[in-house]
Formats: sequence, structure tokens, C-alpha cells
Amino acid sequence: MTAAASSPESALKQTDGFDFKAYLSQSKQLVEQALDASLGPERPESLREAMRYSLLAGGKRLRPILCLAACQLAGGEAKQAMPTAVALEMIHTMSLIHDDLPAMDDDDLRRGRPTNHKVYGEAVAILAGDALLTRAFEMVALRSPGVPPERLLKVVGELSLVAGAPGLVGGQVVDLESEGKDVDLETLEYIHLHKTGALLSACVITGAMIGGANDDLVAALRVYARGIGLAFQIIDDILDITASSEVLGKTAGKDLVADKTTYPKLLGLEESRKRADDLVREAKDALEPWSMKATPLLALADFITSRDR
Ligand code: GRG
Repeated sequence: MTAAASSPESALKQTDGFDFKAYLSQSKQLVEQALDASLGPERPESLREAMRYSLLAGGKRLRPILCLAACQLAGGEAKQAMPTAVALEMIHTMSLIHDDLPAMDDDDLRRGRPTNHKVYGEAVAILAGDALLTRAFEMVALRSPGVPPERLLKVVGELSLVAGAPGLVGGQVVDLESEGKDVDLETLEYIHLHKTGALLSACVITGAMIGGANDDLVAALRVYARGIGLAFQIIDDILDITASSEVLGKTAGKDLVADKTTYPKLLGLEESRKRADDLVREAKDALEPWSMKATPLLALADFITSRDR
């Protein structure tokens, strides 16, 4: 496998004997079905509609797929990890809904559609996010048949750290506080490791926990996750400059307009891409001892740097 693919097509084809394109499309289909089935008869109907609007709006579904792949690498079955995979997408979706609010990034477009608050109003958007976040914990604690309770407890612990001040919320606060300031590379890395990296990391760690991973594998997956998490955000920064809103499904060029500190601003486009490639190589190296069984995670790492949206 090459160190980093240069296009989505090459990432989809590059692993000998492993049809990554089919793997991605089958996994996505399973995740979509599970997401569709995940929201029960929430009342009132308006809340259910707002939750479904964002949860089922598409998206790459990278987080749940990472979770399922890590569970299988650890020796578990993908279906055991599906409720947690859904929970991770719920947390991700709630963070997008809240991130788009006027008090945060103030955005009108997400996943190619008007943002949640543009359709349902700010109050319902906040509450739909809250309901998705709490439903995520319900999925793990109450809707994960066949998984030993001690593993589920560990998953709940990991998710609570990642969603709160030590993860997403902390990263978002430092991001907001950094607006309009010159931010150094260390602070930028802190923001990205918390805002974006923490949840991506939780995807592989919780999947591995459900699959019964040993300490060596969990430690290796933490290195892998740090690498892909940072690389993912660097590519996000690059795409904000190089891709269109139509392709991204969200407003392109926002970082430039807001004069936000990004990797391309600090390092330039070429150096940023090189850094993302290096991080993905380090991530893949960490899984070397598991190389054959880790093929999906290795291919997903390449997909992260080759993606165009
Ligand atoms: C979790 C309680 C709680 C609060 C959240 C708003 C907030 C606090 C944090 C912001 C987190 C955020 C929006 C980070 C950006 C992550 C990112 C790069 C999202 C884009 O992910 P993709 O490209 O999107 O995977 P799709 O649409 O494909 O799923």
C-alpha cells in the first residue's frame, strides 16, 4: 500500500485484494439502516423530525465505520458495535447542529442542506442536539445486546470524556476564544485534537473495547487515532480553501473570511498536505503488527488524506 493516496479513486483501489470501494459502500449502507432505525417514537413529533433531519442527512459516516472496523480488528463482530457506531454518529451530528448555530459558527449550509436551526429555529435545534447527545448514551447503555456490561461501561466512560470538557466542548471553547487572535501551532493542534481528533479517536477505541481488544492493541489504536484525527482536520482546512461549497455540502472559504488560524495559514498548502501524509503514515505504522487484519483501518487512513469532501 502506498503511504498516502493522491486521489479518492486511488485510495479506493490501492489495497491489493481488498475492495475498499465495496467495503465502504456496504458499511455505509449498514450504518444508514441502523441510523434510520435508531430514533424511536420521540415525542413531540417536531423534535423527532428535527433529530432525523440532521441525523439522516447523509455525510460520509466515517466515524461509525471506524468503530465497526476497530471492533472487527479486535476480534468482535461488527453488529455488536453497531449501537455504539450509531451513538458516535449521533454525538457527531449534535456537534454539527450546535457548531452551526448563530452563537457558534453561524452557518446556513450543512451536508448540502439548510442547517437545522434554519429549518426548525434555534431553540428546537439546540434541543434536537441535546436529545441526540443523550440518546447516544442510551444506545450504548440500553440498546447494545450481546456486549458484556463491563465493556459497555468502559465505552460510556470513553464517550463521556470525549463529548465533554476534556474533548469536544473544551476544543470548541478554545476555538471560539482564539477567534481574531494569532494562534500558534501548539494551540491549533490542541483545538483540533479536542474538537475533531477526540471523537475520531473514540470511534476506534470504543469499537476495540467492544471487540475485547487487549492493552497493546488499544495503545496502538490510540496512536493510529491521533494521527488520523489530526490529518483529518488538516485536510478539512485544505478543503476549505480548495473545494467548492457544492462539493463540500457546507460553506467553503469560511476560514479565510473569518481570518481563522488554520494549518494552511501557518504552514502553507504544500507543507500542510505533507504533514497530513506524514501523520497518516505514522498512524498506519502503529498498526503494523496487525497488518493483515487491519486492512480496513489502513485503507480508511488513506481515504482520510485523499478525500475531496
Ligand atoms: C458534544 C456537548 C457537545 C458539544 C459540542 C459544537 C461543539 C461542542 C463542538 C464542535 C465540534 C465540531 C463541529 C468539529 C468539527 C469536526 C469536523 C471536521 C466535522 C466534519 O466532519 P465530516 O467531514 O462531516 O466527517 P460529515 O458530514 O461527512 O459527517
